[in-house]
Amino acid sequence: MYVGMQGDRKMGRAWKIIFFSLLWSSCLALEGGMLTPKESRSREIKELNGVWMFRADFSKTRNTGFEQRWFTKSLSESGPVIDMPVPASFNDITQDPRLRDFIGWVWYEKEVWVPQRWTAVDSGQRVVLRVGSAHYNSIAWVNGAQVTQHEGGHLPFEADITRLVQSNPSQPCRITIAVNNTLSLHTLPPGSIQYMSDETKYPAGYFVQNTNFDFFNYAGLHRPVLLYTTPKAYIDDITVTTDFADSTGVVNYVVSIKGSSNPSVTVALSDKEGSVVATASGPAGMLKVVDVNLWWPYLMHENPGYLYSLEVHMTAKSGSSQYEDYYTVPVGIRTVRVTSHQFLINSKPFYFHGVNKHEDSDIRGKGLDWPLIVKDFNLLQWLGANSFRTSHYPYAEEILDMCDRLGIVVIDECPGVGIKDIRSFGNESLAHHLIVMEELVRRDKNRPSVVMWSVANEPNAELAPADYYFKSVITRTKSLDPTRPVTFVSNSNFNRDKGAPYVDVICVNSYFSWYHDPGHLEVIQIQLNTQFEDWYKKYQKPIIQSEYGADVVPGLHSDPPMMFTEEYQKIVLQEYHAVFDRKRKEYVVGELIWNFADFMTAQNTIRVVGNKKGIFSRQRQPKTGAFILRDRYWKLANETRRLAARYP
Ligand code: BDP
Repeated sequence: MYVGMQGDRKMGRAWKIIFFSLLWSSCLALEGGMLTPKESRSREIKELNGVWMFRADFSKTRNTGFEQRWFTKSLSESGPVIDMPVPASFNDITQDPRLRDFIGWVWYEKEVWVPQRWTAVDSGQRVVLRVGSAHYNSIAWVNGAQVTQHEGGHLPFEADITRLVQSNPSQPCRITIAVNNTLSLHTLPPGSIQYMSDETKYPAGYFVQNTNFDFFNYAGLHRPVLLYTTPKAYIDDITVTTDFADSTGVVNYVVSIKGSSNPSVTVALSDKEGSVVATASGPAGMLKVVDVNLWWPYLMHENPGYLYSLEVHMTAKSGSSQYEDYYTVPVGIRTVRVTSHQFLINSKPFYFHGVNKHEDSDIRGKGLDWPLIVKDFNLLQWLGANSFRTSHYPYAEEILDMCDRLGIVVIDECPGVGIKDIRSFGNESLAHHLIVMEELVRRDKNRPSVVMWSVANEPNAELAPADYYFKSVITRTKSLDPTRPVTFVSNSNFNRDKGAPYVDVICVNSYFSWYHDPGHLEVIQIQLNTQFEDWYKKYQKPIIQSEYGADVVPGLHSDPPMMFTEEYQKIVLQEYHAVFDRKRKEYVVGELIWNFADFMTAQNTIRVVGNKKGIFSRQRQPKTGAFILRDRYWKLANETRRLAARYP
């Protein structure tokens, strides 16, 4: 149903957003959309998860697989194979330390029967192979023919394989995916291979991979691999932006269609009960919703995460064929705005009381795992956390779906972690970083839970080229999405940080009494106070403490507190909180603990089987710090709600 908008100024703002949406969909450099595969009246899915055949190419060059063209026949014919679960990292699945620490190409293969109704030449269907994420470089073949190549973990890629499956319908379809986890100075994250040439110390050809990030470089097919269908003319992308004025919600949409030059598009927005509340036709338009239910963060409202459903229906004619496609996208109607000292969601002050996470667990590494995902959301809710940052890479779409539904607010970070070497600030790195931001925005642009993009974590932002680099990445991200603020997470000196002038919100990490003045809990308050004052005086932008914390080996105790004990983490938290409580009355808009749970890292002298700064263990059992945060977060939630009630 349509109603009139309240006044010209608001109407102007709504049209501005439509204009931006159109501009947005027209200025993308990537080919096509990347809608999450979903079943509908016109679409089917076949999941390929389970056990795949697997071989790591242990040859010196790591190149034997290409020399011997392993993709041309079954992997079991070109050599020995082992079972490998998908999705999962391959590193922790076997007892072989060489595989855990493997660097180079690994090969996966699965044979699958494609249903006849998909493979018939006159089926009117497209068949698409989709990989949720594979770390880091991937090449995929179907029946020996290369169908796609993709650089970068953590984001999906796909290939239209219709012709290949239709040309050989009587055979199972052989899918081969080679994945290489080698990082270079121009990948995201960056890394470098170091050859050890002294043969008195290392075997011939010995090399290691060096990185500047603090998590294990897990690799493999990390997220679901699947086949899905669409009609030959199909809905390729949908972009939704939202607004509201008083009790009227606004949903602007832009639909892009492929495979037909004159499709007809209708859209219908339904509420949670399934009643249609607004309809429109045409590839772009605006829907108005009377008595709107806004999308609210968890604990800010008694009904958080309210989602409408936008069903897009396309019909198209091509020659004598008629095509019909349906796709439904969840829509949360909400606004995000930043002032000099506040972060506003739906025009009310929002305070991030949350966590930083990792996709990480025993055995599966970074592989998607439903029990773990649901457990983590239960823990977040138990904790009273209203938000997290996807440190330090985009998380699975399945996780963000939960955030949309539960009202957990997300700072969506790209894999720009460990950008330290000056050679990682050149044109090649920048060009790739821009593509990654575009892939990320394309994937997550419609998610109400995502309220801010983070383009990097702790880069060497004091280097001269960081100015142009971050100006470019941030400007580009803002042009891709004019509706969300952009940040990156800094640990640089406030005066010398060359990227900070371009961000909307200052995000700062600090580890007082840990990496600085280890053991000296008494310096936290003074140093943290100085940190906030310095940044605020210089930039007059809201500040989030994007990391703070201390390692705890669960069960270690000491009073007076000593580093690595439960008591020490507890006092670190409490000292930080005392300062947050003063500064959140001014311009501090959030606190995100490092980290939600213990996680695996590379082996080194400052890690005891991984990073232990979790408030939960890696097995998700609480340490003392979890109870401290739980008390605090529930109190903060009550305050935020009281404060919101006071706002018009
Ligand atoms: C921060 C990094 C994070 C690390 C953390 C730590 O952003 O990735 O894990 O330090 O050392 O600087 O625990």
